[in-house]
Amino acid sequence: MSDRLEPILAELKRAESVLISSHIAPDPDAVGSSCGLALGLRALGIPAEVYLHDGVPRRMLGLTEAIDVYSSELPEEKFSVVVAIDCATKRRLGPHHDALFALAPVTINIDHHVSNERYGKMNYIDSKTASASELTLRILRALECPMTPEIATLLYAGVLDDTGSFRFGNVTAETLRNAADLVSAGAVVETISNQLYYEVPIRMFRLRALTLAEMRPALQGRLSLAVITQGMLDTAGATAEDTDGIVDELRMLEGSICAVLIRQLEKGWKVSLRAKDASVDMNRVAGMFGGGGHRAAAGCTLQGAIEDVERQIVEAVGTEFSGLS
Ligand SMILES: [Mn+2]
Repeated sequence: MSDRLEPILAELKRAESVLISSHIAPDPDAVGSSCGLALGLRALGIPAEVYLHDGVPRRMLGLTEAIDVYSSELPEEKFSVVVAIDCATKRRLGPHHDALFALAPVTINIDHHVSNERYGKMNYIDSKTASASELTLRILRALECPMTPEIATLLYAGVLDDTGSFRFGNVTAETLRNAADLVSAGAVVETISNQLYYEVPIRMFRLRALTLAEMRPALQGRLSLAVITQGMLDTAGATAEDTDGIVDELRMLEGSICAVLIRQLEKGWKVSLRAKDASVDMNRVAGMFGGGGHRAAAGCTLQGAIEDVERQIVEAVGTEFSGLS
């Protein structure tokens, strides 16, 4: 089944004002797809604002200078449409998700997570597309929005990051054509790569060193596993945002099929799962613990002692492996 875009385009076209939001701890695709959509709608004369509960992350700050983003507290005015993009569940919009959805009579949920809960009044879910930023591109093309370098830069950042710089299995010929179009429209490849991946604060190196020193293979080397405790974050002078990308390094382990990074939260443990190929389904593993995401990248949260959390996750991944020859 595929959702229709036309009713959503019609709703956006007649909107007097639009508020766009995405998930907590926003990544470049969340920021790129939401801010890119807002700038595109503005270019069409439709007033649009962005609300990201946790604000714009450090590495996206240089790419979002063209737009002010609401964070923490919701805007006070009402809107005709609220759009949630790149966000699988309503709860992941942040603690104000109900108040956010109450700001407009029409709510639109646009996403590419296979685990999306279809929580909008209108839903457009396409899990075959690598990034939400490409869904924004599809919408802006359909609305005949002029593609500015600012918008192209935001969308390219989203495509680049959600595809692991065009290395993951979600990359299709269409993804590459979209990226090429964005470069033609003014996205500068080197500048965006540098901002996203080559401006790493020293505390992140310290945290990576601590984490990778303790990483270990499990399940006969097919799983690569590491834990980040609050103590390790403190030692490195790092915060949750600084754990970005570490799970992708774990997946580099020779012979591994997937990687698990377990990070201590104020209460409980955040588990990030990544698969190296399509033979295993991380969304299914995360789903066993109430989480979700994509086949190749998913997450969930568990409570309890780290030994128990680790054992449960390794067991769950082992069960997923049992389908393999
Ligand atoms: Mn995404």
